[in-house]
Amino acid sequence: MSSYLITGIAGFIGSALARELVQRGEQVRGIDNFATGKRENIAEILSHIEFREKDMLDLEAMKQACAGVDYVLHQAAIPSVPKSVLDPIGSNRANVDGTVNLLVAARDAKVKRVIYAASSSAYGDTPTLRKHERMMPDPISPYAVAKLAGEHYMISFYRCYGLETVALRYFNVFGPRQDPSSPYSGVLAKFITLMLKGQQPTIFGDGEQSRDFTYVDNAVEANLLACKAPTALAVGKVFNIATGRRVTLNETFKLLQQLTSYAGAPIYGPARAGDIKHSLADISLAEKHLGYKPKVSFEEGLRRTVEWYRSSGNF
Ligand code: UD2
Repeated sequence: MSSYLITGIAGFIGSALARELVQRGEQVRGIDNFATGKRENIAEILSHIEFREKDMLDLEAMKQACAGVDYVLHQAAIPSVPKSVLDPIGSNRANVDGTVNLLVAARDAKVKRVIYAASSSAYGDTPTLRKHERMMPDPISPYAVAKLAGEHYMISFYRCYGLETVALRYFNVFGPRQDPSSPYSGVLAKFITLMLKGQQPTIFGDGEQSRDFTYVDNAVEANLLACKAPTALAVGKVFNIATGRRVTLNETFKLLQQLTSYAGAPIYGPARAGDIKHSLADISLAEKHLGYKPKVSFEEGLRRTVEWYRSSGNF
């Protein structure tokens, strides 16, 4: 049995990781400040985990959280492009300062490895598709810059202090429990819940922008593989974690019409500041070095997600 610290455990990715680890009989500690996480996401596993309501900016609390831990899965973040455009200082504080605090604490506690939730936004709007890890990053939004800075800190802490770190560049992760309620929520959580209510979603721009949407179970699997992958193959490196297929928002809307039985049309609004047009990953590096394979397809993930919102009444 290994022990894991999950930052952002009450978020939808953090709580999915926690459920999987609990199911595997691992020891789980989690922190969250409920900036974006929700208590109900961890309610059913609360008796199986050690939960601490803490902020990443509290270095002493981070040191205590890292004590005695084998692996740190760092998911805590303020994850929104438009929110970061409105509040770059807040984005930097949570996503960069919080990450550096955690790294210092993990280094001092001599944890075995830190896995970091990086973002595909690091690639920016570069026309090359598929995006591969050898490409020069070109972040646009403050959020993308902050997430990329976190990656560089991961690599720096490996190079300077020998702390083992792996950065996973998530491509638009979606799934059950993703918060649909904020104007900054991920597009699929918003669209699914609106359409289940019979309300019209708004597509920003012409809807021809595309994303490599990644079902949350695939991201969970990638984290667990990254913990155990051989040092020489994984550590100090950055990996794309995605499905390896892109769909446009217009195509996605049509699929969701079938799944939610919503018959209306979308509203088309102005394109969003800081948005990027197309995103599609080359996942061969993660396949080769981590043994990663996206087990759940986009359509299957969408079906499971709609089913979860419908059956849990969370819309
Ligand atoms: C970025 C990252 C993603 C993750 C995420 C965290 C890219 C390609 N992806 O996601 O990996 O880090 O940030 O937040 O940079 N949209 C609408 N209507 C809505 C909401 C969104 O049309 O009501 C559009 C939006 O303009 C964009 C697409 O849907 O073109 C996806 O938006 P999103 O906010 O779900 O995610 P995105 O791509 O900014």
